[in-house]
Amino acid sequence: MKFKIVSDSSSNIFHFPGVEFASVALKINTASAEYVDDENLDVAKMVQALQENKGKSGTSCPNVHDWLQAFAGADYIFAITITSNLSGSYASAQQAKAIYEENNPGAKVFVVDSLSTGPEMRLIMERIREWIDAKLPFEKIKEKIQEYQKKTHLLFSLESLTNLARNGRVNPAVAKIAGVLGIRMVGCASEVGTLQPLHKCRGEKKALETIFKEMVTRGFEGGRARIAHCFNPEAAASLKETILAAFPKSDIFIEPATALCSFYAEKGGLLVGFESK
Ligand code: X90
Repeated sequence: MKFKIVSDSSSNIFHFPGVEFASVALKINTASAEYVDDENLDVAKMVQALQENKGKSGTSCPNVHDWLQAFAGADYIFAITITSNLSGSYASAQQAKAIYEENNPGAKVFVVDSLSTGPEMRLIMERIREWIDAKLPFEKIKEKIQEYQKKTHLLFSLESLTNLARNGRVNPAVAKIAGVLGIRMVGCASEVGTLQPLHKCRGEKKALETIFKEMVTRGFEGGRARIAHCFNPEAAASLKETILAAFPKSDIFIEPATALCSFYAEKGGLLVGFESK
């Protein structure tokens, strides 16, 4: 029986060793270009081009066919998507599940609505990989995912919310506050998978301190933390240091955001997914 993990590219993951894995791409579109969020894309070039292009830009989620292609050949599939509240990715994965199960009797697909994105998706995927490796049955893994999701969280710091606001993913009034020079918006993924603003912070140092405080408030006690950043490795490293100073046994991993998260988090943006007790 072949297990497979499939995630949409908002997870920032193209390679996931130790398990069968496929990524399905979201896309970023402008009037003159389409950027596919896969490993061939030069994200730095995209971010640069988007900064110079003042025209309209938007994104699109994977379609049913994209998901079906990624499922092909596997018997037991875990499909992880960006929050269904901000994207159609979950809906297309659900449709693909119905078609795949009908065409492949015995095959099972579990679609996980992360109610989040990026590094919180990675946390869930890492656990699924461990449970597959431990040879737990499909149904048991489903249960464990649902339990685990109660203990994972996402916080972020954004220098600009322009692309989120332009594409209707955040209230324009909120975006305006964060747009003030030097102000960072610290927020979280809400319980229902929407972007919830928490604090306006002056300067990056303050924003990172605030994130760390919010992690502790939410029950972080030195478990796993996964950090994704958009061209801001310094901030990621500094947050890692702060976490380790307080919880030396924490398990922390840093990665650059790929296209989708880079488009919305924008330059300087940072996301942290973490576990609570
Ligand atoms: O279907 C599509 O076109 C994709 C739309 C995605 C919209 C939101 C992406 C957010 C990326 C920004 C900060 C984290 C917000 C998390 C809220 C749950 C990252």
